[in-house]
Amino acid sequence: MEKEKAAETLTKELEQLLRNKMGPLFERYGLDIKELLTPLKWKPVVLIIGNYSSGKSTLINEILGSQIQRTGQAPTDDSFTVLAAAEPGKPEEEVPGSTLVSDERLPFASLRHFGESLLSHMRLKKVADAPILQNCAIIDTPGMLDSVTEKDRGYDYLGVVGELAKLADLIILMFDPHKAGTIKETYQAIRSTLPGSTGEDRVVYVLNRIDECESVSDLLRSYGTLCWNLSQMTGRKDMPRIYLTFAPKEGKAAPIGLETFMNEREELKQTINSAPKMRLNHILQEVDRVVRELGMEIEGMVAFQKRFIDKIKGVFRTWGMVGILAFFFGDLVMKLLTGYPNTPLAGALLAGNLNFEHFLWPIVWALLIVALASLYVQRLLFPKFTKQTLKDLDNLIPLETAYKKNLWNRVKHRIHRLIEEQPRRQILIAHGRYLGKIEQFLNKDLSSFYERV
Ligand SMILES: Nc1nc2c(ncn2[C@@H]2O[C@H](COP(=O)(O)OP(=O)(O)OP(=O)(O)O)[C@@H](O)[C@H]2O)c(=O)[nH]1
Ligand SMILES: [Mg+2]
Repeated sequence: MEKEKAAETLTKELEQLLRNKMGPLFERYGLDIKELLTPLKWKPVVLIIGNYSSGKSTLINEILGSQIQRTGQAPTDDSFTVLAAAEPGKPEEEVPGSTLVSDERLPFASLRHFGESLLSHMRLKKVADAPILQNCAIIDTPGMLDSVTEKDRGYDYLGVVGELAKLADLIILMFDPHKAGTIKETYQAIRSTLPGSTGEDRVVYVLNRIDECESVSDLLRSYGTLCWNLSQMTGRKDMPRIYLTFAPKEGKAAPIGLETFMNEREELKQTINSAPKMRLNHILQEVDRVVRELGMEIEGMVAFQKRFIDKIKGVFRTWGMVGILAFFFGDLVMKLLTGYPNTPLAGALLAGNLNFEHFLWPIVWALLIVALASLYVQRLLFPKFTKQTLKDLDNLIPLETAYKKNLWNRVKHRIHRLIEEQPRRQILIAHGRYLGKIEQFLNKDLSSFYERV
């Protein structure tokens, strides 16, 4: 209890800090800080994904202690179901997807843009008498089909899974021995949303329904296939732990040969129970990710600005020269061509009888050159510069590390949008100062939070 209080205080402080220090920056760059803040205010989330019929809903029912979710052999569930505790004294109820995404208190607003088709396949079930839901919410998902059938869903399944994975404090990835090799897409969807290597620890791998293996060697074969597939997908040299589990049949002992695996199911359930503990870490990772992404975006804008200033320096040099020449000799040329004015500036200088009148035409000439130069910059140079920058955006800043490349890939569409939509404005913003603020936030403020966790 004490620990939960401390976590709550820490979350509140973090929220305040984000609002004060990052709020104005987010606004400046057209981001919504609410997207970051709302999940802070909601419960820890456990996301369960995997192949169809791998036993996701069965596991959930087991944890909740009652038959809340429908189970069955064929693809059974085609909906995303958020399971949360019913408010004390209130009846159980179901909330449709459309209400779910427009409730400001819930962290699902970002799912709205996946369209009607998703919303009709989404709901919140408020469940009474399930102790685990006091501390967290569980999300049951439609089973992953093969990638061909995946296209018929009417919404971007992988996109939705990715979005939910960002939100989740714990992600259970479930396979079964029949389909241990078909989850590549699902994995990629989550992987791309996890921050660097740190997000890995939020994913738990489960090989379920092992009671259906005919023999130990059959089980080993499935396990081997899964390991191989995982290593292909994660690119990791070390194998993460894979829980080997099956749903116990009520009142029946474990099938012969599987007695040793009885504990794994219990351990898995304990891991799920501990999701709230992983929350603080996840929140910090998430804040870290979003702020670093913004930092990269600003770095891009700093580079854009600097490149333009370098270009402008060149313009100053050439057009400045022309301006000076025009100032001193513009009226002389005029006199040669038209006979007017009587004494040009150069003549007056040589004769030593300079007065105010002699400056009139030189100033006009100089101003004309300034006007021409600015017309050139605005009409020709700047549009061309912007176009070229957008075309060659990947070379805007040096991307020395794989980490930086990855970060860049996630934000470059935002940089593209800023440059495309308001290029002039971006030149005038003090991006460098904002970048300094981001660095200070990451190195000082956020680090101190990590130390406290
Ligand atoms: N033998 C065995 N059967 C299981 C196990 N877990 C689940 N089942 C059965 O497998 C079928 C599918 O289980 P579900 O829990 O509906 O699977 P799901 O992953 O929710 O499936 P979808 O919602 O369709 O994606 C059901 O008939 C379950 O009774 C298990 O560990 N062993
Ligand atoms: Mg199900």
